[in-house]
Amino acid sequence: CYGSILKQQRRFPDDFIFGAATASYQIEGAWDEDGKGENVWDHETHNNPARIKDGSNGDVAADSYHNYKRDVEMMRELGLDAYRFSISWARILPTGFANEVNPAGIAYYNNLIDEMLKYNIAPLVTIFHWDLPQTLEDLGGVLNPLFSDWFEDYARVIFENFGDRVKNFITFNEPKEYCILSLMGIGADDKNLTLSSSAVSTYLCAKNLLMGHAKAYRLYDKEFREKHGGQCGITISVNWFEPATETPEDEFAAELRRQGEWGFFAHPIFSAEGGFPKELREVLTENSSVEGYTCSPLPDFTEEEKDFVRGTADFFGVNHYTAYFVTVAKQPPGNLLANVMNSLDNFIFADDDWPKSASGWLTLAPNSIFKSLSLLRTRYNDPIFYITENGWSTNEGRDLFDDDRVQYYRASMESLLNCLDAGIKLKGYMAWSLMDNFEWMQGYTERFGIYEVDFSDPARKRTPKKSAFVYKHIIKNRYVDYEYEPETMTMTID
Ligand code: PNW
Repeated sequence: CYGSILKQQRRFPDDFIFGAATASYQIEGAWDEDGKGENVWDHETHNNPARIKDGSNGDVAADSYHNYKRDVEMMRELGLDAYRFSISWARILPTGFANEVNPAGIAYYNNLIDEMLKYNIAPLVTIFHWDLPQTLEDLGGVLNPLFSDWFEDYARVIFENFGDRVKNFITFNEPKEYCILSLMGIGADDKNLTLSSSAVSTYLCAKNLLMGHAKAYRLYDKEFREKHGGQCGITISVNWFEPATETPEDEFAAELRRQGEWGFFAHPIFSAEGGFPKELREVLTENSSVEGYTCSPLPDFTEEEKDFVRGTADFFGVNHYTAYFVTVAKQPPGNLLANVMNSLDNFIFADDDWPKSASGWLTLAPNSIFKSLSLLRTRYNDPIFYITENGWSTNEGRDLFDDDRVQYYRASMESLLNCLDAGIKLKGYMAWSLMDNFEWMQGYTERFGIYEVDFSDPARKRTPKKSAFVYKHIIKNRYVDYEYEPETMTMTID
């Protein structure tokens, strides 16, 4: 039919960047090798293994610390333009502070970067993807008022050591998720806090992370940009939230939800006026007095801080996975301030017809990348975007023929093309993930890789899934061919 012929004719421009993403704790392993310090995930998985669904940890994970050459070979097989990985803070700075730089840690990332550059694969480096050194956590971690200075010091070490070859930096991965107990379970909020102090800590974390981000960005701008000529941004999780009905109540619930999910971090950086989003601030202030507080738990920015944070990103990194409908909750939450970022008096649900992944929160929703970026674009003055994560989970257990993942990626590609057709400044796309890895609280029970990793094999053998072949075909041919089926499951480097 016409539809599919037209679809097949839409092409990705030659300069559109296709890549894949990972994160240090989820793939590296070698948790205590060569001078690496302990981080919050080492600490928590070793001391409270029951908190991880299968009791597992990232001690070995995909063992990328020893397999980085194979990882780069996979990138070459796929024909990737870029690879997004994160740096393990405690591997570089075992004490958490910049007083002691671990040469073996620097060497590992140098080797990885140089191996990638040999084959023209651009590194996209996430400075912090959730694996905070335990030494800093013991001092209160992201709640310590000095956190933003520690982060700036750490960022400087990274810019100094890798900035000559790395041209793309992402300060934080998904700051909101890091600040929230419900998703992370480990990190900022894992202090057996009461509901109200957990609300307070969530907001404090948000402000501290934003200040840390801004300090790192301004450092890059001032001392490294001219010399190295790169760019620095942030990655925020942006899913699509749509009102369930057209009633003003649902419209407002959806808007509050968006502000709580991503506006919280996007607004201070990307909006014209800066600071936290207005409606969210108002609702929080109101709820605070209802609950008997003297002021809102949301630490406001001073005018000076607002200016300091505003405009501190050369691009907007978007982790996008799915969409939800939002409706006003029939019963308001018991504590109006707790968990506010994800439950301000509202309730979210996915459409029953949307295909389901192995992760409870992830379904295949129609055209949600385009819907999200369209709104961000108008709200934040047409920034440059990268999709820094997007992907699909399946259950553990061998299935190289991952047709549901193929369906998800093809749908994403159509949504990307819709963005490009509309003139959205979308420059690249990173699949999550290059390989199966440690999926945080879910351990190894949910798999996001387009390469399978055999976690029972000491060598951690990697094998391409069908989705890897399909992604490769798209990258090479610059369009989505719905008829394409890999002839064999053997990969080659073209
Ligand atoms: C991201 N959600 O987390 C993280 O950046 C990755 O480390 C992680 O492995 C990947 O997505 C898959 O989970 C998210 O509920 C977790 O919308 C949950 C959501 C979004 C992102």
